[in-house]
Amino acid sequence: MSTKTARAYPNIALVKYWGKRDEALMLPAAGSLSLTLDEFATTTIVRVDDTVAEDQFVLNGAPQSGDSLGRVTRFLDLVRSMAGSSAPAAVDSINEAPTGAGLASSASGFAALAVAAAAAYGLDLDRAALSRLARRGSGSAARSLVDGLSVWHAGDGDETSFAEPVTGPDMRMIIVTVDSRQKAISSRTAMRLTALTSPFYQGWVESTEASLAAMLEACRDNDFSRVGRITESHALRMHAVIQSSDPPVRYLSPTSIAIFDEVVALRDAGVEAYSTADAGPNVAVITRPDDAERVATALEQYGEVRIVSAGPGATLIDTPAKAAE
Ligand code: 2P0
Repeated sequence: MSTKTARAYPNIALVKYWGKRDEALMLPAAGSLSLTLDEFATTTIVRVDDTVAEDQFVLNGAPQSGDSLGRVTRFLDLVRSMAGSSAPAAVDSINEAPTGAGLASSASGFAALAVAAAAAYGLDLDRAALSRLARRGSGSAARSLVDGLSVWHAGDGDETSFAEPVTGPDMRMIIVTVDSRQKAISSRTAMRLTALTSPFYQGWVESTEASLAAMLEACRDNDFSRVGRITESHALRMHAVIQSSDPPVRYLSPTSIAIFDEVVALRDAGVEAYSTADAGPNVAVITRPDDAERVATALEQYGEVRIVSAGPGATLIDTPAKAAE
């Protein structure tokens, strides 16, 4: 028996991932860039256990079955095939973010699972290999292996599609939780629908490569304003291409739009802030560290507000004493 524990944090993309070119290998249609956060951690314990009949997965204290368990089992199958093992595992995961509300819980979830499962099955993988492994569970999880700003390369294939660190401006992110309920349509399903039905999909993929190149340049130049402009325009482009699917999908609510407008008004008043939003109505706003409190105060009227900073990539931690018994 071997028990390992890992902790991972979600990431919010500034250049978004939306669409795959290979679903089996989980290769993205284009590269992306994100900030790993220092809040909303997932902590996952993996116990490889020959004495149990099959994999078990408990999330926030609730035993999982069906699709939720199936996704974990398929991921463990991949780890087992790499490790030459057939032993089942018990996975126990605590997620501090509201699951499925567009706060990237699958990113922290699969990043933590990749790190804990690889170690529990005796694999010795470097950071790039762990990022590639996490990618197979959920694309955006590849980026949660990295501290702070992270670029996930689209790559030529499995070997070259992983995330690595990027140096860029120091910033804060204000997360405005508009609605913490589970979203109506998962990212994975909506992403597939967009790729299959949007007349704008090709333009989205091609322009994302250009946005990523510009973002990497802005990060290299430590140019917060340009990072912000690219962030906001790229988020709106993603929501535009999602809305152009057939049938249409719309994740932003009237409150989300009001926050985007409020952030424009803040800029007009001389405070630099820029909005982004994932596959849900919650909005994340980036600012320079000194402006974070002021922006957070202006956004309190729209929902629960949290100021977050750059956080660490997924790592092993000590197994809690109670679980190690
Ligand atoms: C991102 N999102 O770049 C984008 C922006 C949501 C909106 O990556 O199918 O859960 O597991 O690879 O990673 C969410 O998609 O999808 C996502 P899968 P994932 O953060």
